Amino acid sequence: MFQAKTKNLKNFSTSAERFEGANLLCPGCAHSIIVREVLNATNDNLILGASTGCLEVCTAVYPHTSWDASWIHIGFENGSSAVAGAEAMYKALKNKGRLKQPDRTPKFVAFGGDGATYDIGFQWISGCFERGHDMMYICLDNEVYANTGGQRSSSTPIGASATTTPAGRISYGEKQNKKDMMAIMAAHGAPYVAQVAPNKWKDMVAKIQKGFATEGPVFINAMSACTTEWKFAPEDTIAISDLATDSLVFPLYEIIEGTKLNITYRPKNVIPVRDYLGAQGRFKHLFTKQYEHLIDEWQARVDAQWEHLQRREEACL
Ligand SMILES: Cc1ncc(C[n+]2csc(CCOP(=O)(O)OP(=O)(O)O)c2C)c(N)n1
Ligand code: SF4
Repeated sequence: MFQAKTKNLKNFSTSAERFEGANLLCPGCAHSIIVREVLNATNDNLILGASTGCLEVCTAVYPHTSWDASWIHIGFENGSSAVAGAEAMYKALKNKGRLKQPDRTPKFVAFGGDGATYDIGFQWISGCFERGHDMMYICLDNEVYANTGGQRSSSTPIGASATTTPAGRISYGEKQNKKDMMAIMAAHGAPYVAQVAPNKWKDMVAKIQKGFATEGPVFINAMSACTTEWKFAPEDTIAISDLATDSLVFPLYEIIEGTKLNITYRPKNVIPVRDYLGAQGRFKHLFTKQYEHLIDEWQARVDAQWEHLQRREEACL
């Protein structure tokens, strides 16, 4: 297995910044917190890519860039393939002895929103994982197409109001349940698949470092609270993220080699799902007589998901 040079967590906060402070993301946007935590998790050279979406649009406005590393933008759908292509080219040049510094193997990382990942870029990501590229794919999962005004994606959870599934007198909003992307990526037999959240940064950095030390394709699903589309105050990003992880709406776990599942965070006090939903404007309509039954359904779904994860973990022990 390829061994990465990993960083001591103590040194993490003093790392050289490769994602600069200046960008056009909304105040409180979790995308920037996640990207910073990812880039600070390694000292290695980085080849990065980003699909079209808030991250790309807000960090690379010509002639400015927020990225102090090699960075590729290609399309909404094929950020994964662009980075996989760079990785394949690197290997080919290395095999031909044409690299000036063959020992400085970079890390290859592609970022995409859930629209780019769960929907439009899915077949490209699947191809990269099936071919076994040595790269990390990170989904900034804000459960909506934020950059184009808040359309639903297949990650949008049931009952959320989005611009293409608006809640109102005749609809409670999104009708489908969130796609289980973790299970789908694990089913590719990927060596490492993990779910992370910016409020649990030590857990996130440990998983990113594990991912960098893994040979082969790594998938990271990062919960990215979106102040604009989830409708909460910008200063509450971490508080909302805490509600997500502590209500188990967004459980933190990893799947190794497609089978072995480890839960990496167990809240001491599990809070009701109602508290998570009630803190966001996108679920405001659920707190009316017409739709309040959905809150109990939400809780039952989260309980069942947690039960399922625990059973899977036990089965692997
Ligand atoms: C092929 C193609 N279709 C549609 C678009 C328009 N478009 C650009 S960004 C975007 C939404 C991105 O959503 P997501 O991937 O979830 O990222 P977010 O902005 O939420 O971070 C869309 C629909 C495009 N650029 N290319
Ligand atoms: S719309 Fe959401 S994802 Fe986009 S920059 Fe604003 S907070 Fe971030």
